[in-house]
Amino acid sequence: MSFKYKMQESARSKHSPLVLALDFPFEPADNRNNILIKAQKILQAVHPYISAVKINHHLTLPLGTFDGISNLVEQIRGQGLLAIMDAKINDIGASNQIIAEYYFAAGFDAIIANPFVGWEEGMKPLFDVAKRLNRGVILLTYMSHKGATEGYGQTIIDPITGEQMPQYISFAKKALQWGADGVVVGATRPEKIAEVKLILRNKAAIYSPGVGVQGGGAETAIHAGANYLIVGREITTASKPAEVAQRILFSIKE
Ligand code: BMP
Repeated sequence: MSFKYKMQESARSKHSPLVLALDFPFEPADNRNNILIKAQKILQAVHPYISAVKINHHLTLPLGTFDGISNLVEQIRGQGLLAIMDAKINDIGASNQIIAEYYFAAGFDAIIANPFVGWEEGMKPLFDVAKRLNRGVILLTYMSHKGATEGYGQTIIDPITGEQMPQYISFAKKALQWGADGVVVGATRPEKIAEVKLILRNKAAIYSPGVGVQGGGAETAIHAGANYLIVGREITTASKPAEVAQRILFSIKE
């Protein structure tokens, strides 16, 4: 089963389109042991309300990919959830492939990458290794922060067709052409979610970060066409994380 279908299954069985971004603030050296304990505690509390967990450098840097992280990924998968590595891979193909191989060896089900590097000698080796190992690739298409307009929102001229179009439309089309499992479009930009949805026609899923702290609304993003909501600090910094996750779920089910 492809990652795209595994996510659909997970969301269906957990009755939740929520992807928990397991992010925590910087900790000085003498306090880093607490990060793993905090992550495990949040997971324990929130796992009934989510379908997947997204891990960022916030955790791989302090915990180490083959020490803390692979154990955490095992715990995540043991709870019936999928694990996504938010590496935003963005290098030459030979490097992209090795980065992905390490993360997949650590147990991740999918990886996030940046389509800006292009296909030949860029994304292709990453897609090849993901296909060989039956893992997923999710491509950035329009990020959630304000400055994203400068890159994802710029107008480009396609070097092959000569056609003029917004960068994010080109990325959405490439996501389809390359067979990506999903794309990332910020929940802060519901109108872009709707536009990208028209291009993807459910052949690739839309993951929307930026709910809560960044100002995006859960219901608005789902209504615009997001398949999954990525939520971090709103849950991870809450005094009662499970209650916040339940509240977000309730708001979109309403
Ligand atoms: P939060 O809900 O705390 O804002 O976290 C969102 C998470 O999604 C962070 O890990 C961030 O790096 C990531 N993210 C994002 O916020 N916007 C994007 O466009 C792409 C991301 O990966």
